[in-house]
Amino acid sequence: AKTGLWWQSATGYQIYPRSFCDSNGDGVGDIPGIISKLDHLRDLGIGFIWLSPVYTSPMADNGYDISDYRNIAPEFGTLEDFDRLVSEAKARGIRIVMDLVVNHSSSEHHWFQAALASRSAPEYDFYIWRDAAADGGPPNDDQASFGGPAWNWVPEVGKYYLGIFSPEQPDLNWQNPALRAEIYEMMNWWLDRGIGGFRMDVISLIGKDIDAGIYEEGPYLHEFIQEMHRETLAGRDVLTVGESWSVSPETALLYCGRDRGELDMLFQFNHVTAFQDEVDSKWKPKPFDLKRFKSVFATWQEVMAEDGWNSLFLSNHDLPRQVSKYGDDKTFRVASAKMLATIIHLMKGTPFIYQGEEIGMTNVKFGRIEQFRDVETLGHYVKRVAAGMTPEAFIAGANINGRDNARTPMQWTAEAQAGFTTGTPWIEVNPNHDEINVATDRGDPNGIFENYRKLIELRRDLPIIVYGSYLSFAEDDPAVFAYLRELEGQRLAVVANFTAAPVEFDVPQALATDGVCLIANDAPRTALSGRITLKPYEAFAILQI
Ligand code: TEU
Ligand code: CA
Repeated sequence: AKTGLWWQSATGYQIYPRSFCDSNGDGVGDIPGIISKLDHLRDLGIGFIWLSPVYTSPMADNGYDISDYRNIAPEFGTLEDFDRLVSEAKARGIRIVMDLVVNHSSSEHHWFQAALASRSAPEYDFYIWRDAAADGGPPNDDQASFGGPAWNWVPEVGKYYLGIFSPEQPDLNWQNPALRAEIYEMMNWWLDRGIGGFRMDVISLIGKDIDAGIYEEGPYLHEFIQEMHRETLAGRDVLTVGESWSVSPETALLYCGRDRGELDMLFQFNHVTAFQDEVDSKWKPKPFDLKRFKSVFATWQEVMAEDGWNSLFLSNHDLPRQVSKYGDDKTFRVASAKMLATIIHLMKGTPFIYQGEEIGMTNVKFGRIEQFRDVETLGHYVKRVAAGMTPEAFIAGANINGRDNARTPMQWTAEAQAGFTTGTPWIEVNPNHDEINVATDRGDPNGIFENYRKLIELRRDLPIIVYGSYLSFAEDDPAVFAYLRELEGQRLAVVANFTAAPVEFDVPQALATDGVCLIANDAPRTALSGRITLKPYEAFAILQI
């Protein structure tokens, strides 16, 4: 793989602007709020921010429905605020990676409005229209991600348009070269403002072939990404991260192989979908299985061993809080939060921290559907309850896996509304902010923040963490996650107990190591051999030089 690139030794931090910091008391986080917290991120040591969308939007999906790609939503600030964010971040060694949402626009975008107004407008063909079926119904039964049919009837046009997420998010027609040119021009406009790159929303959907029924990883996908690269990214020192829920180990290098001229890395979810492979399993979650989980990570480490690059994460704005999902958000919250961070951050790839993860924020427990805000949760509630699921059962599932878990406001202090806002937040603050907040955690030398800070620093300092090979151990052990990194005669052994009980671990000969303890969430260990007893959620890493 390529080496020596800034994003290979950097750690990313995702900000969901609506929930990060509200500077003016309207209950909605904003760009001036982000600027006011940049020192927190500088102290953490991150190299870039992935900023979830801040563009003008009616906010049907909190900004993943863009109505003006060249402006900032008024509730988030202005273009001047944005430019100030870029320069204030730069002054702290942090780049701003923007979210690029171009599989679909908002239905309020002027392109879509022009398309509705006239079938002869050039923008009409920027969207995907089909005739009704013989019975007047939609062309097929495809369902939108957020509930309801994917096809939407427009009487004035006399056709259906495609919205595979929601009717407010009409899919763009990438087959149209004029649309593609508009998108590339817009990307260059942002790149010229000095941003650090793009995280590309559902990028694997843009090459779809509707008539063949292919949405994901369609026949035009790589042709379009290569064209995008030529027209916008080539010759610029920026980071590109492609989000995909469908990419597989077999197709991954098509996006980020060194000679492809496409993207730098993928943001893929195989460790999530491994447990959501049945209809409804998001709302009726399947039990965790460490063996399966480990094998997914081992596969992806292997796929990217010589080419391409991984992103490393357990959390984002679409997923539950990782300490609640994979750790223990009660008795062992601090230990398990550190354990998860250690396992993820010492793999090969670029780690991403989701806001609040660095202090071990947890899932929220809502009791009533009125407390939820997420378009996906609300859409599926209607759909599942109509299909016979009880509201209680749905809410129980949403409390475990729903997207609002990650979207409750960032917990800065123990004060009212967690110091997020002086007003009424757009979504309720997690009541546990009196205990879990930045001020408390950072005040503790054994806090979770300090553990993350150290991991980020280690990655910046040690090439073995960035470039070392990855070898997994204990593949059949249901409780222990263990791997070895190796680079030019150096060895780094990483071991963790993924359970709330003590476990005995017979260290395989080839993993045995002694040297310096780089990080530990319990008493430091400098030797690894024979039979050891790991404390609940214990994790450590030993470097042998
Ligand atoms: O998510 C991609 C996506 O496919 C989601 O619908 C995902 O399946 C779901 O969130 C899992 O619960 C991206 C964005 O990250 C998400 O926030 C947007 O809602 C979506 O695209 C549409 O833009
Ligand atoms: Ca605000």
